[in-house]
Amino acid sequence: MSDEENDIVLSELDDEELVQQMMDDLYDGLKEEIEEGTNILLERGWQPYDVLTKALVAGMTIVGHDFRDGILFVPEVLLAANAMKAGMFILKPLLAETGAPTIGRMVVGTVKGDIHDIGKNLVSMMMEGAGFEVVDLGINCDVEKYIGALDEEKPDILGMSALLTTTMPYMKVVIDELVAQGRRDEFIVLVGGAPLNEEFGKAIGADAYCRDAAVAVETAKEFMARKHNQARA
Ligand code: B1M
Repeated sequence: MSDEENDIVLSELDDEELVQQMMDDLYDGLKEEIEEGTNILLERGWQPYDVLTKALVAGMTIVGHDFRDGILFVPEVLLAANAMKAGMFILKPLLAETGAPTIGRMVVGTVKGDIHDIGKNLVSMMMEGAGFEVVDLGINCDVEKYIGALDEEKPDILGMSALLTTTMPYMKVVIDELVAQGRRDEFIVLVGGAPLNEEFGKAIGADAYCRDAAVAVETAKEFMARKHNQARA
């Protein structure tokens, strides 16, 4: 059989097959296929959030498992991450298109020593989609960068992301600095990332640990509502 005959035509697959194929393509780091699959699902009327969670995030979860188990290595995971970002790039404006009025402002960044940014980017996108203004500081953020941004941007929320057990303690360095400056109560501090849990969030003095981007949005909304109620009282 020729290569041409072996080619899979994404548009000819039904939704279930296409999502399965996209997970395989993400695993193989096939950026163009991920872009095409994302566009096809959107054209078929899928909600951007469903494309994100059911195809892209689900695919990246499989990549994560095989990375953990030593089946995939850094170069392959980088390709997968690159493909995922290409899909997210298409979804970003659509997720932000809700027309929701600004309900709060957040500064967010991945902590020092950590270059994982997919989860943080997803949180930023979802927060923007929910009507928050987001200032994204990027990766490898040290305490000076966070504090400088808080001074400059005057956000309601500070969000920190960490994906490594070795970098997550750095969140406490930032919170301790806010405490030392007597400014801890000025900000709602939300933390997230795969190795964290609620207990860790409490132990470092964060206001809340957010399991995923949807929880981050809900938590941020709750805290903003409380802040507004306190201001009115
Ligand atoms: Co890395 N990596 N990685 N990696 N990587 C993990 C995290 C790991 C768990 C893989 C594994 O072994 N199973 C493991 C950490 C083990 C540990 O610490 N216990 C690991 C390792 C070891 C490493 C290196 C050390 C590998 C090496 O070099 N030997 C190295 C470290 C580099 C560094 O940071 N200094 C490394 C490098 C990389 C790549 C560069 C190849 C790439 C990152 C590319 C990029 O981000 N641009 C990468 C990737 C992709 C992963 C996995 C496979 C996937 C992470 C991801 O994007 N998930 C990851 C395995 C895993 O997590 N299962 C792994 C998808 C994303 C949507 O989920 O980031 O969890 P997540 O975000 C979620 C929630 O956690 C939450 O919401 C998000 C959306 O729902 N959330 C927040 C996240 N941040 C939040 C902030 C908030 C709120 C919620 O603030 C308000």
